[in-house]
Amino acid sequence: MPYISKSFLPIIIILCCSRVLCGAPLIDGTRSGDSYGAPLAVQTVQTGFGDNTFGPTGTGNELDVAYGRIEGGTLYLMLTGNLQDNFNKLVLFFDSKSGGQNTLDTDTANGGTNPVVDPSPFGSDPGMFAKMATSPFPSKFDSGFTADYALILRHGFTGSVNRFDVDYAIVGGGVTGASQYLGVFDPTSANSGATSTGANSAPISVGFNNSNIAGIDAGTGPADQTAAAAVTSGVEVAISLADLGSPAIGSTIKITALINNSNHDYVSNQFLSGLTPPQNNLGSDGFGNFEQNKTSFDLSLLAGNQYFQITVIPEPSSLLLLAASALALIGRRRRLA
Ligand SMILES: [Ca+2]
Ligand SMILES: [Ca+2]
Ligand SMILES: [Ca+2]
Repeated sequence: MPYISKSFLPIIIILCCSRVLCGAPLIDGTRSGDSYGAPLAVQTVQTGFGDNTFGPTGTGNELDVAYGRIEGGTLYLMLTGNLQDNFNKLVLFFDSKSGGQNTLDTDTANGGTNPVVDPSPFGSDPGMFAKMATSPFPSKFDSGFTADYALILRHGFTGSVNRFDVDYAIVGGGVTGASQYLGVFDPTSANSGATSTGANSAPISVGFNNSNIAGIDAGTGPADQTAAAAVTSGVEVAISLADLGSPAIGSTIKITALINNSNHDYVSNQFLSGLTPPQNNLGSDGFGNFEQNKTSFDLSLLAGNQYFQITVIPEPSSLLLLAASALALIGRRRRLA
């Protein structure tokens, strides 16, 4: 047991009590009552993918704020905003261990190392990595970001059912490095559910509440960050740290969040951390016009870092043990004095 100054004890005890008493976030698509703490990233650009002014069945897509928390070996993420019910994608890339891909590789069906992930249901259309890695250039992250894992979240009506879907992928994970979960829940009648297991060792919990009609507006200019910070609903995820490579205490998990279209071939201007305004959708021709098969992004060429980060902290049980040991030690020192 290392010597711990008495002056640190109140800090340790407050840390223990606040985390233990607050408990883990409730995965329901809102951050209300969850004690996520300060934002990890606030949107900087208005949305080029439409503003939701209608409610849960509206057609907007926006990322307002990213929040995160680590509790009980699980990473909890809350991304406030909206996702259109047409299977537009919220894509999360995680840099949570050494190694990984700063430039995305294609998938195993095309001679690469990445699993085939979320291929379009139409014909022989390839999956996300094959598109992002090839057209018109290989997608690249900011300097120092090497992607290790990815999640794709989306919802829509198939013609017969309403589904909220999740894909989990191990970047560089080969043929078996991904699992797809279709219809984790029906977002028109529920706001949370959990995947089973596969390439991921533990179920991934997801929550979704599309009721936001405020937050940022449509456009390409600077986002109203006060309005963004006021949004409480959106997409919420809980994923085991084991399925992010078991990052060590004290290490940092970096996350790039972005919204893409339903076919992974028209990247929006909604990233967290955000792009620098004025900024149109990356998949456009620069004027907001659709460019077929322009599917990639190069974040190293765009100002600022398009990722946010969260530090892996000790478990509350470890903190409590530390505090108890420190208290016992101080009691012993007092008796000896
Ligand atoms: Ca990495
Ligand atoms: Ca809005
Ligand atoms: Ca950048």
